[in-house]
Amino acid sequence: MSKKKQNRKTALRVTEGVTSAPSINPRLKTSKRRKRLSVEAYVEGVRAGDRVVLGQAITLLESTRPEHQAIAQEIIDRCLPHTGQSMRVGITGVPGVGKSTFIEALGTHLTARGRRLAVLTIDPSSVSTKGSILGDKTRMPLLAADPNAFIRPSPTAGSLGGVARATRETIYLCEAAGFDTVFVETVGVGQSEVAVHAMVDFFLLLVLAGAGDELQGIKRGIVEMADALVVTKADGANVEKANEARREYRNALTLFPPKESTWRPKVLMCSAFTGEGIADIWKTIDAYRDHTTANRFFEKNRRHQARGWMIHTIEHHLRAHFYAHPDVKKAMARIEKEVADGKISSFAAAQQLLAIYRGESI
Ligand SMILES: Nc1nc2c(ncn2[C@@H]2O[C@H](COP(=O)(O)OP(=O)(O)OP(=O)(O)O)[C@@H](O)[C@H]2O)c(=O)[nH]1
Ligand SMILES: [Mg+2]
Repeated sequence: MSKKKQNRKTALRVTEGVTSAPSINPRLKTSKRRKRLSVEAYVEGVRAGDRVVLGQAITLLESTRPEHQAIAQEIIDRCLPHTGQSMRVGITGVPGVGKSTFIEALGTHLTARGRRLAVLTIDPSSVSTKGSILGDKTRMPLLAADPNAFIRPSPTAGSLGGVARATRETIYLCEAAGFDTVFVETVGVGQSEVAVHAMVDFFLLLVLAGAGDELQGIKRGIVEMADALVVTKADGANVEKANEARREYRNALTLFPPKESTWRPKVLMCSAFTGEGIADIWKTIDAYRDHTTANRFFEKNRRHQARGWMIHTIEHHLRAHFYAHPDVKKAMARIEKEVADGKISSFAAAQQLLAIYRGESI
């Protein structure tokens, strides 16, 4: 389009020959071009507990761009010696069970006692719907304004595996920034619990009174992973039902196999509204830490988790590399069709694609 035509279309006419009008917000340009910090500066900022720098570093590691990933990995490597000291707690439960309200109550209980808390979320639904950053911050108004708390919602891009990796690495950065308590919240749908369980020391399942597991859609495997079950909303007219639910869950848990940690999962109840039972929940988590530190499971579990994430990361990269290979990409659709049409077996097709990936002529 010629310049003349362009000018005719705009409301703002600029006499020809005059340089373009300044942008409405002259700072916009500079802020857009804001220089990325050096790795050194990121590490220093994170270590100093600067939440703006911490937030930026997390954004880098959530990024799918290889150059961001490379810087993020360097930052994490440099932070690694300063990680590991926090108590990592996974919190799950079906939508509406009261997770956000509970985290607000337990979180403020802890920060009032001098603890520094990071709240992270893995929300698989936000991966597809792009989530709502405001949502949880408004559900946790006290924590959101608390200088001793840091709330970071789920990344909203990528696969569950990618989101879980970013959250796992975010734990490291938060620890390096001096947070001594990390909550990783997820919504009860199955897959994401397994990912959270693999990155925390203690796994807490929130349940509602008066609704069986089936009704709540809680899978047996998730109950089995829990180190404590907490019946929520035990207040007002609900107290009786909560007591009953607690009894039922206590009975049900006796049927579960013992845990490797030798810890016997506890069933508690609380009200995030009245605060009743909140302090006991943290006492239970403390008791777990003492128990598993004494029998060395705590350390063993972390080593096991670290190794697991290494394997997970390798597999993630290999898979990504395989599917991104230009020759594989080219052959994929054709070979897939041959498999679907029954012309070759799945096994032979996989062998063919792997051979292409390895650069072997077929
Ligand atoms: N009576 C009572 N109601 C509660 C309590 N905790 C939460 N609620 C109510 O339960 C509803 C759901 O609470 P949330 O904290 O948003 O639940 P959530 O599990 O975070 O829900 P999602 O974010 O949708 O998964 C809200 O209406 C809360 O006010 C409690 O201790 N007592
Ligand atoms: Mg919530």
